[in-house]
Amino acid sequence: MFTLTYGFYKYWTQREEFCVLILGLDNAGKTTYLEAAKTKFTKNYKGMNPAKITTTVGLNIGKIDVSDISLNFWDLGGQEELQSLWDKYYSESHAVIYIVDSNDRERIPESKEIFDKMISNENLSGVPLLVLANKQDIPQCMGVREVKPIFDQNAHLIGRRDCMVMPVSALTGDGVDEGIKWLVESIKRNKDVRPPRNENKC
Ligand SMILES: Nc1nc2c(ncn2[C@@H]2O[C@H](COP(=O)(O)OP(=O)(O)OP(=O)(O)O)[C@@H](O)[C@H]2O)c(=O)[nH]1
Ligand SMILES: [Mg+2]
Repeated sequence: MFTLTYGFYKYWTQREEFCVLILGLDNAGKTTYLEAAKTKFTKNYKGMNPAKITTTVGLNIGKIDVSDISLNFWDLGGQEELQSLWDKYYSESHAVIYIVDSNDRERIPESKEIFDKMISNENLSGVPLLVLANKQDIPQCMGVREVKPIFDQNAHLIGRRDCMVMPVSALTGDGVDEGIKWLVESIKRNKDVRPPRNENKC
């Protein structure tokens, strides 16, 4: 009886699990963003001090429960020699958050080139894409109106997947909620194409 009751309890409380990649050039703010998302969506979680975050040499993982689903984040290192590892994760992912350093105009072309390479990969076809113009707390940074047309340029590569460009500051947390909410709706809409993973598989 206990087993049956426990089975029902588990069934009703179990959340569908989805995997979200956080990608972008080194120094774009991916790990800072992950900490901000965990802080916003996890009760009693106090994020790491941003000053203590160092460049990622492998991967950071994090999980949040939002709406009726769980999002498992994989934050990968963005340095050039680590970018070749990104595509190992594509087929397992349900969405991509691509972070752009809006305060680094010089590296925008490099970021765009990597972005185009990423979205050309067929293992990501149909996967929702959230492009975040980060560091909006810096007064002289590029606004979303400037960043959006650059990353929207290759509509044929983006295809029919959901794609959104939004402003954010991973440091202050502004814009984090809005982005995650958009992502959750897109992931749910795309469930027939990329169904949720079983528990603990992400
Ligand atoms: N002003 C400002 N600085 C930020 C913001 N987000 C990140 N930073 C800073 O940018 C630097 C890089 O941040 P990380 O989160 O380590 O960047 P990353 O993309 O994870 O870099 P890699 O791990 O090397 O790929 C740090 O000094 C952060 O404090 C932001 O929204 N505003
Ligand atoms: Mg990092």
